[in-house]
Amino acid sequence: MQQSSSQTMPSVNGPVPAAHDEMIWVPGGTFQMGSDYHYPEEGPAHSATVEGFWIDKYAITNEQFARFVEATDYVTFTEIPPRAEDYPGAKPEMLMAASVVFQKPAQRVDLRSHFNWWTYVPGANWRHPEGPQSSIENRAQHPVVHIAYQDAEAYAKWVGKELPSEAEWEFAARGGLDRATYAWGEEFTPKGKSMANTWQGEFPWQNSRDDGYEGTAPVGQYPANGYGLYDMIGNVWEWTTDWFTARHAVTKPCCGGASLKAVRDQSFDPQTPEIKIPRKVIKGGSFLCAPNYCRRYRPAARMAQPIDTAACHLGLRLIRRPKPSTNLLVIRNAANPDEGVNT
Ligand SMILES: [Ca+2]
Ligand SMILES: [Ca+2]
Repeated sequence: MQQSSSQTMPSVNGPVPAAHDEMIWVPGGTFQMGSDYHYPEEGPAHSATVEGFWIDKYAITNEQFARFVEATDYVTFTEIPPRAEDYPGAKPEMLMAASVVFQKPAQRVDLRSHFNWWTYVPGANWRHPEGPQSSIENRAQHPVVHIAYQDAEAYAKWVGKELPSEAEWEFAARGGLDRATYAWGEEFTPKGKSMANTWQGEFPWQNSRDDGYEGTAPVGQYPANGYGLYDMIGNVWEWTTDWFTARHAVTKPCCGGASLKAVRDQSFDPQTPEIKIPRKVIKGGSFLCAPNYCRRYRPAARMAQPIDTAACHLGLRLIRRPKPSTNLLVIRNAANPDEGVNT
């Protein structure tokens, strides 16, 4: 039974409540997580159980994130030039404060190379989503983007919430429709209605904007799911705490530093064995997900994201658990687990 969101809503830190601070209670339950009918990393479909939790009704907005930065002087990952010693062999241009930005090519390109649309842009960050010439003016209620994992954790700590596990996120995204393909049922655009901000047209060079937006949309423009949550699918990808696996691990590995580290190390990208950057699971797809390239606008879909990489289509939303979690696989900055922003 869904509780009213105003009933025992925990208070939020911070000087002034922002728009879109609201959280929704998601009752726990057992559901079918993953899918055997789409991309291989979504399988095997399996039974998973989550406890009840509160979750942000919307993805975190620029207004909310700005409030955090104002209160703490926090500097995000993409605003800091990478240290050469952390990235041995990196070219000098990779050692500038920069982030990953989508740039629409003028004509059809080879889909096998994502360098045809992804560019590492110096000066791109949450305040300048497309690079130094761009700004978030008039985008206060758009989801914040260019958030690396440590930024997501720092924001969560300040606001007194936590990042969701993949299972919690997926359970919430399904909105009570167990095994449905989409968060709203079996049809992508029921009666022709856009249910999420994705990409229509031929990715990456033609965007017909049938859903009204070429880039991010203000949060809450499309119908809520069964739990009353907006934009779980589309608009921006959202971080979870799970380390990426090429397939779902049906039994959770357990307990003890060595095996936790092993789980993290399994998330390294096998395509680039020389790079040892662990990768988290991100969920929900974004405004860049298109039928001809990345049909990841579904609750089961998942993607690997290096923890040190932010992008113009990646943000976050947070949860609050009734009891502080003790049993989740969370590895924080190993050296200083408590390091972060003081509240
Ligand atoms: Ca769109
Ligand atoms: Ca989303």
